Amino acid sequence: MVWDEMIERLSRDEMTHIQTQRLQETLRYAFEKLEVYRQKFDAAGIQPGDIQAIEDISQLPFTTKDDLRHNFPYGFCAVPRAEIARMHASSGTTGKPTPVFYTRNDLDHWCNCMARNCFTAGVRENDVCQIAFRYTLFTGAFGHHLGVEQIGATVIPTSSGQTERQIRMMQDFGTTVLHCTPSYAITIAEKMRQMGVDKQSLALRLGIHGAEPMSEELRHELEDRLGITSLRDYGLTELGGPGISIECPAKAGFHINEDYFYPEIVDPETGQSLPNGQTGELVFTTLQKEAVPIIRYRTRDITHLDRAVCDCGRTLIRHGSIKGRTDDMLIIGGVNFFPSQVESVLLDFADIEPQYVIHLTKKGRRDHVRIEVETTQDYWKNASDDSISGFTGKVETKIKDLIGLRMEVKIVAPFCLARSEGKAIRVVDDRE
Ligand code: DLL
Repeated sequence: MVWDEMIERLSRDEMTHIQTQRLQETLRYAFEKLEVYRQKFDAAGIQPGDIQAIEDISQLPFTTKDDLRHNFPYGFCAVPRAEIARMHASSGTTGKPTPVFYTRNDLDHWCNCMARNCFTAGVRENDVCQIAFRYTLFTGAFGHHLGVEQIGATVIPTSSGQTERQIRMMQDFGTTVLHCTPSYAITIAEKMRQMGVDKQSLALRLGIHGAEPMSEELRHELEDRLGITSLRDYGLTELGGPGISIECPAKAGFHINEDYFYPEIVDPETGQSLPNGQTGELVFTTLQKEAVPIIRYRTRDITHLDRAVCDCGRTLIRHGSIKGRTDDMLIIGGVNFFPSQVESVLLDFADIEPQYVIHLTKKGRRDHVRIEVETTQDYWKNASDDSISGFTGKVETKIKDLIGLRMEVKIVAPFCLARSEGKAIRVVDDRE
């Protein structure tokens, strides 16, 4: 069963037709309403009418996070203030937040994308959905809330934090679906264990987790600890938040709502479009946005596209797991790696908990990587200095073998590291 039979099983030709039409409309609209796009198009020597087929999109200039920053706050807003129905913003750890605006129609479209996504994951009318993303300027909670409500399921808007209360709510109200970041889901699972709450006593059956990477190893941990199927969804504030894509229960990639977001993969260095299946940077063009139409947005997220029809019958193109962000990639001693690769290696050890921080420091002129990681309480209770040293050596060797870099591993006592209630901080860079 799919939410939108018309769109989700559309033939490739029909989808391309819709996308081409909507792209042409978006270009005309952005050109007419936004000085910033008129300037970009002029600089590239292009008029909206030059784009005849969807493949022509590669002739268009990109939009970057810096473009949005330089035009803060309203430079990319194509409607008068009176037509803005809602605003959200990214957290803006480095300076000002990046705002995103929605008209009434944008909110309806967002609601439709999120309903389609939550339905794809398996949410149905009789579900009880606990939204444990934070209700703030962050898009996560409001997006999931809209979608679940549209399906007709019950929404429990707990927001994140007060973890013990989250668990009591699950017990008291029979929560069946948990919506939160993967790292907060782990915090919840850990608290359940401390409280002596058995997963079998809960009605929980599904987790929808997004906003940060979740390795397959972390997915298995979550599924095991909470007794759920755990699926990932993806999105970013600049494009309106979650609602871009989601995994179906086949867990074989994220179905993209490509009638709303046209996806491309480009080489992050050169910006050249890459052939189907190759890994590179994900780029999206919005196809139906009124308040903030965005053309060829460089997400910085690294993945590939898969055009094959999924086992679930949906024809919507899928993207793979987000391997990391171009700006998250660490280059140490000439070796490139993403934090998620470290997570995969660590969680392959049964005695290791999904609680770790990667510290980057300088030792003389050289970069040094130290990973602080917690073990299970069972392991810790019975550990001696010798056994810890032997175990540390094993983990370091595996990291060296699989990632190609020697990193120092430091086992720390259970519950030493800060617990996440939203997006976990996995890398602390103290080099400069
Ligand atoms: O995280 C929107 C969102 C909320 C998505 C809830 C899914 C669920 P931002 O705070 O702007 O927006 O962060 C966007 O987070 O560019 C990715 O790097 C990362 N990200 C989001 N979802 C995933 C995912 C929201 N499933 C940035 N896997 C994106 C890996 C993800 N990374």
